[in-house]
Amino acid sequence: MSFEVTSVDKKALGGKAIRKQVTIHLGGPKGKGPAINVLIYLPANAKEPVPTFVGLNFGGNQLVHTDPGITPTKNWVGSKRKKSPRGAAAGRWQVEKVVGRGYAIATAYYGDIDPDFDDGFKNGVHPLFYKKGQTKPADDEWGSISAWAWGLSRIMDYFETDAMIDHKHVAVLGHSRLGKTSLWAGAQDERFALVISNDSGCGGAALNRRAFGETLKVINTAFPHWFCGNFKKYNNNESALPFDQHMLIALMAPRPVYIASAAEDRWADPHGEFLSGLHANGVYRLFGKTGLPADKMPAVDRPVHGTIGYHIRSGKHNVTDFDWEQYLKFADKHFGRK
Ligand code: GTR
Repeated sequence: MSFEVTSVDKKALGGKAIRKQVTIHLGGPKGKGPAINVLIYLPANAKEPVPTFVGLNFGGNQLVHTDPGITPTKNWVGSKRKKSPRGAAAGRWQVEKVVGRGYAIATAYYGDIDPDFDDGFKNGVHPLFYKKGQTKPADDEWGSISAWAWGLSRIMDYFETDAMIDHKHVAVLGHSRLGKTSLWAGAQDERFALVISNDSGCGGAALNRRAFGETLKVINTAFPHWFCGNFKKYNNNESALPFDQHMLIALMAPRPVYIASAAEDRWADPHGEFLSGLHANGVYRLFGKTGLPADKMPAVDRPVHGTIGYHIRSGKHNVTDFDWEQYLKFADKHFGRK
């Protein structure tokens, strides 16, 4: 692995931000293997290393802002790579708001790490780890979500080398399948000081045994590449699982973790997402922390912020201004900024 800083613009966004772009080369020298292209915005007036939000994006770095200085990432459309339009997901990223609050925000396209289709694990990072003669991960080895989480850890490796990033205060976040990913990244890598799951649903924060909305059979059929092969054994057989998702949430302890749901996102089972936070409380208590200070599902648009944060906001499966307001407030609280 090597890092290449490909551009730095100290006057980005009309002088409000510093834009930095970094390529993480994997599997040998530049051009030999996969590469993760990281886009970072830092507050222009930052005098010391800044706390940072990091998350993967769905369609290329140029989606997060109309800023013409963003080097477009070619994204996978089916098995081809194309460029998606600038700023198309700007509402989900709120770059100006985040840097205005004194944080950096960093992102990379998840398809740089592993494409999100069942390609037999040929095009992403998995082949870098095959033993001699191996052509795909074994049933107890990683799928795509795990690879995306691994990629987030490589971005963290870069942060540790960048004097402008306060790598002890990095919040990892993700939406939907990338919320499943941020939870797994947080569970695997304790360098992430705060973990945020936005509408992560099945395989993320939602309890499997409820089998409400998306079930294991449905998810493992529609997305056979997301999880390890062995997970399919529990299709229509959730009660045989030796774990459930509250244990995933508990793996963040004692670090702060935020679970967000949306009222119209019943596919992701909001109540199951809440319950996995609640039932992680026992482990937080072992660390002398409260965890989620609620005993029943809070009302819509009434966030609860303990060491575990939770809200169910009105509206659909998305990342909104309301969600970001909560994440900034939660990070301020736990990073000792207010
Ligand atoms: C859906 C899938 C969900 C969620 C979502 C997304 O099709 O059923 O588990 O991951 O995609 O990532 O937007």
